[in-house]
Amino acid sequence: LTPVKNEPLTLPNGAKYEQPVGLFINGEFVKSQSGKRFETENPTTETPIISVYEAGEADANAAVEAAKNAFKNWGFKTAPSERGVLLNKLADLIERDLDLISAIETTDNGKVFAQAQGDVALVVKVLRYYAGFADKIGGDLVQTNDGFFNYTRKEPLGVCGQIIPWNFPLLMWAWKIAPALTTGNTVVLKTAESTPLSALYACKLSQEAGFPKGVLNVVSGYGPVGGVLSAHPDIKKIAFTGSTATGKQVAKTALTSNLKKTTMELGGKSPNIIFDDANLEDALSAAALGIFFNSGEVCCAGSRLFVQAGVYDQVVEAFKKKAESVKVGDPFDPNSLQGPQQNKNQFKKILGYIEQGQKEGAHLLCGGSAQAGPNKGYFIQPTVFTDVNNDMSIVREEIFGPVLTITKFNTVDEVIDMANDSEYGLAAGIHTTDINKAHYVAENIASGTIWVNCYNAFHEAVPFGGYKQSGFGKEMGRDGLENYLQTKAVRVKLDERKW
Ligand code: TXE
Repeated sequence: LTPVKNEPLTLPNGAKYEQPVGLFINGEFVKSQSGKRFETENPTTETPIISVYEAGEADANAAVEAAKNAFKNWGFKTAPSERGVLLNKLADLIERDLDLISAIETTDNGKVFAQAQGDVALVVKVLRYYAGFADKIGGDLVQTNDGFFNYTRKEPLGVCGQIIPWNFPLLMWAWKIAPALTTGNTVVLKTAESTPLSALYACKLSQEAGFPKGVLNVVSGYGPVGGVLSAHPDIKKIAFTGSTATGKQVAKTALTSNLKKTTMELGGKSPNIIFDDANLEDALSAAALGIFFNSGEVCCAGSRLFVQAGVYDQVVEAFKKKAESVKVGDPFDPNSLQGPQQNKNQFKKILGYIEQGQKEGAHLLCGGSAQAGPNKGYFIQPTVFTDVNNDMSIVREEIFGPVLTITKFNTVDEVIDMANDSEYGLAAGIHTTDINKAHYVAENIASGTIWVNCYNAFHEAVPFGGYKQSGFGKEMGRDGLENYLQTKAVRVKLDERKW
């Protein structure tokens, strides 16, 4: 492993710092064994930011080896409270550098700066939340009254492979590493190829916090390195966030290689329902947040809006105004509410869906084009379709952009059927002032998260994860710990009384 120096970088907002560019293996930034590097692009300007080392199979293997060696101590010898102390230190350092890290995220991902600050604030909370569990994990005493003493131990799994996407680069890093490390596992995480920078910077902070070498390893690279992790015989678990298609591939490889445990956080096409009796102003704001937050690149985006007949015309008119008022532009401009799409492929994919929607006969209420302007950057206008039906691809498939469809409905049971008519089941929004209706609909919609009179309202203590083809296994909350623990049952036969 050849160490490599961090490189000076100046961000578009003027921030200057040393960006790590190496692979983070065994506590050090190192060159890839092939020496290959790849560029990461600023989606606002379509210009390269910096190049980082690209992991290949040999690098992934070296990272797994480091994690395997570190596990012996971290998993079974390190005091659990020490794991918590280190995670808390890391949280403090990330909080110290919050503005710099947010600027890195805005540059690499394209999200507006205030949203990046929100992401990093949540990163800090997630690390602290899981740090608190470190010394509170334990098994049970099981009373059987049969001459045995029984107990269970909650043990870590070993080396965990984690593969993350580009829409919330550092937040996904934190959602993955925090529950894994607090429970005593060690990690090899692969960032998305188009957003490697913030996680590398956070790894530098993990050095400063004093994590033992090899506990946390991060490799930058493309899909095939994710494939190497999914197949690796020394990895015991894979946590994946990304598309449903790639998730299926990863799960299959994980299963057929060595029966790895998997958690899958996949795509969505989440319904957001406004009833006649909703507080319309709040519901409209939640609907806008649901689809335009993070340029629509959110797995749980409320991309299918259902509006009850009594308020339909009013909502459509008001939402059009709202969509048209969303300022799309430079993510460092404090007036911007929406930055560029994260990468060129995604940009093209979204424009393709917008074209397809028009071909399929949906009515384009507003937006529909790449944002006119300096002719650089992957900007797309907030786009809304009405007159849609459930056979259209824009209603069925995950677009992952600022594109909303609005559908009229009449009755509660009708909208429940419409909402559930999807292969996905990640989240749903319900807007009503009738508490009974809210609970009834919450119970009857098949999705892992239900937001009532709000949307995208995340909390580190509340589990998140999908139903149906949106995946399985929860992240955040206590549930998030379960994926990283296995239960050992010990039965001790006691001698019969001889005295
Ligand atoms: O996703 P991929 P992409 C959806 C969204 C988007 C579409 C495509 O609809 O338009 O996916 O995006 C790694 N083995 N979501 O192509 O391929 C890859 O390098 C192992 C929803 O970027 O799923 C990256 O690190 N790993 C989603 C990660 O998987 C592989 C967020 C995600 O990439 C791999 C992102 C392989 N064979 C996209 N191929 C959400 N649910 O939040 C790729 N990867």
